[in-house]
Amino acid sequence: MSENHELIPRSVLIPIEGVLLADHIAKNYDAVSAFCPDPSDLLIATYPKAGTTWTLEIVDLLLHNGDLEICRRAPIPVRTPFLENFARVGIPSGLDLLATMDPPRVIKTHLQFHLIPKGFWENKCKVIYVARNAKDNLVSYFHFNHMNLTHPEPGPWEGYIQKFMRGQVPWGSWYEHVKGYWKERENKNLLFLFYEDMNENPRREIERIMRYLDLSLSDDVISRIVEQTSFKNMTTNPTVNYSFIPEPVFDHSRSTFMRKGIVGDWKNHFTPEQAGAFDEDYEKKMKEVNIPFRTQL
Ligand code: PPS
Repeated sequence: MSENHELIPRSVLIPIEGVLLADHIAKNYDAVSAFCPDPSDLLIATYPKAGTTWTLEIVDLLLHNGDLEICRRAPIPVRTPFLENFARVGIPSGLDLLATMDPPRVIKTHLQFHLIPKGFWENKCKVIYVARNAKDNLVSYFHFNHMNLTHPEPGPWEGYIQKFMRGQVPWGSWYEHVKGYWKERENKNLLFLFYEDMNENPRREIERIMRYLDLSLSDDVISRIVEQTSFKNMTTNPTVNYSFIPEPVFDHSRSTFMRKGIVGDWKNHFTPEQAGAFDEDYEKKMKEVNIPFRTQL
């Protein structure tokens, strides 16, 4: 470990209304909860590693008629503030950034449904939720917890599966997160998307987002957005590949942020026994809902 790594301690998780949050986010939660959005603001909510950055980039391009230059004006967390996040290596906190921006704004959050500031619902803001199947989401989070040195040390793979199943990771239980938004999707102004659908047919899902945002873009512009937001192009785009977050926050030698971008990578990580035990537990936790996740395409 380099000397730099010791500058930022890995966070400790603290429960807020039953959800484990990193201490620096938990201690700021009252201010986040009091944030009052404008009705024109758009919220993009996800469990971490479910396709947040991909969706934010798609939305930014849609809102700017596919203009690549405008959408390279700043790194993605500056263009689309991360509501609850603290300031890091030159990027102000979500609340500080929002205070400098006029609506309409595109706002990122990983907060569970019941922790979302009430103003989003009172003002009937549009909300896009993106969900990813649990096993691939876990794999992606495992690698990210290793490279993000502000997250608690994930430890070895087998133990990490248990932590994920118990919700002992930043932003808490995947199961409660997904169920919270799924159950409310028809009561709120909420578009519920799946990472797997985006992977299978990005054009179809980009057009779905476009319609939800009441936009009408030409076929050529949509084609450009599909191309620009492909995994390959996002990997080399310095405004979205998180190369702008250097050590000691992200250790890119442990994993890249744009890692594989596929459906089914869990098969390269779970043993058959681990997958069996995970699925058995999953059935119990998810039995009251029928969310059509796909674990392979
Ligand atoms: S974060 O930290 O929560 O904001 O991360 P998030 O952006 O939600 O998720 C990162 C994962 O999304 C993958 N990704 C993509 N997949 C396919 N196509 C595109 N364009 C794309 N952009 C990002 C990224 O590779 C991470 O998944 P894994 O499985 O780790 O590769």
